[in-house]
Amino acid sequence: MSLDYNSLLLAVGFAGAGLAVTMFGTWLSARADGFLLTWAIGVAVLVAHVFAYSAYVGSPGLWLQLIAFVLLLCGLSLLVGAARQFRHGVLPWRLVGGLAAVSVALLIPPALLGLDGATYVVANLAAGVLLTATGHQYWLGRSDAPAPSMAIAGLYVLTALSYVTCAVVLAASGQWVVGEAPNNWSEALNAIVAIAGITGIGALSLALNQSRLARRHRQDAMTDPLTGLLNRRALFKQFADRPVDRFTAVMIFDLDRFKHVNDAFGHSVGDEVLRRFGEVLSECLRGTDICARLGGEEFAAVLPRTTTDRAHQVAERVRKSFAELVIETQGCSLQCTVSVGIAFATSQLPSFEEVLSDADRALYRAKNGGRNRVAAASLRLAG
Ligand code: GH3
Ligand code: MG
Ligand code: MG
Repeated sequence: MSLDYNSLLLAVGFAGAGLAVTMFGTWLSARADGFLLTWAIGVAVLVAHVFAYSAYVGSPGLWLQLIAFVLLLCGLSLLVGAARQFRHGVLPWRLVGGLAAVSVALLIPPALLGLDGATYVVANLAAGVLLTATGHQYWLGRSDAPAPSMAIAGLYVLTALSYVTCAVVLAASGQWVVGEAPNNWSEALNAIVAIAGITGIGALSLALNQSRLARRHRQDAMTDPLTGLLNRRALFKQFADRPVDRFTAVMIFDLDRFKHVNDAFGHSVGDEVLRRFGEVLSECLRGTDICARLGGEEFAAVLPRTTTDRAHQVAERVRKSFAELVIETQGCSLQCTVSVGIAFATSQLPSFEEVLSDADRALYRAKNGGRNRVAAASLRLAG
């Protein structure tokens, strides 16, 4: 039995080592995902724990037991940190340090009293709490990819339960001084659950990270990097292949004499003006309205279920807010204006391109009329 148990421990150790190396390799090619490194280090510490524990099984002693459990609790604290880092992007060093310090401190009194059984119970209960806390992080972050997040949370909780079971079985036997590593069914179960847990969690974590990367790439392809608004491709993807719904207003905004801003103040000031216009535009729209940067200094907005009056009001508000905005940047302050063309889809069902080119013609009139103004295309009514 002891040989079998040690073989199980070695299997946990090698599974963990393989996974730590895989995670480390993945991190090398995606350094921005720092949680992969934290996870790899956490698992590497857990692998060290497994080998220390295996040595303790072979030659029991208080020090070896303490070293093994300190490694276990430090490794699991790092996993809590890695899970939070996965959700928030930054490693909570203080949380990791605090969890490791508190859980290790709990081991000291029974270890000093020579109660190896009690030390074992406390370590396993603390491991259960840390694993549950890690699972909880994935549960909280499940909205983006529910299936793998919930599966990971479940595997962490299952592994936590196997540690708690070990603690309960030993506590129930009342053996506060054992003199060797406990050797009962719960230990073997714990090792088996750990193998399944660590490999399952590892594979699912990589899958979760991949799906997040793919989502990020899709989002990047649809976003204008300067303003954070949708780009032209995203806008056309949303509207191009179907007729525009009735009572939808489409607006085109074109910054006035923007070339002059670049020439007079430099390209980076021009970029700041574009960013600020993007903010003004977003602030003036409802949550259901859509705005995008078409390219250069041209922007568009689509207002579904609106009236011509309201569309005019919104366009006027954008125009006025932007004209009044004093942009202070790089030691200079400047003001800029915008011209707006509006078109409506009313009873007909025109294509998006048709409404957009109506808006463009109206914009042309606004420019010719002296700029810093709103012009509307005549309504497209049912023919
Ligand atoms: P109008 O009032 O007739 O619209 O005049 P305009 O100067 O705004 O129009 P024009 O089309 O002649 O110039 C647009 C300028 O926008 C030229 C280009 O250098 C600048 N531009 C385009 N994209 C960017 C950008 O991403 N950043 C900055 N800073 N400038 C840009
Ligand atoms: Mg232009
Ligand atoms: Mg312009």
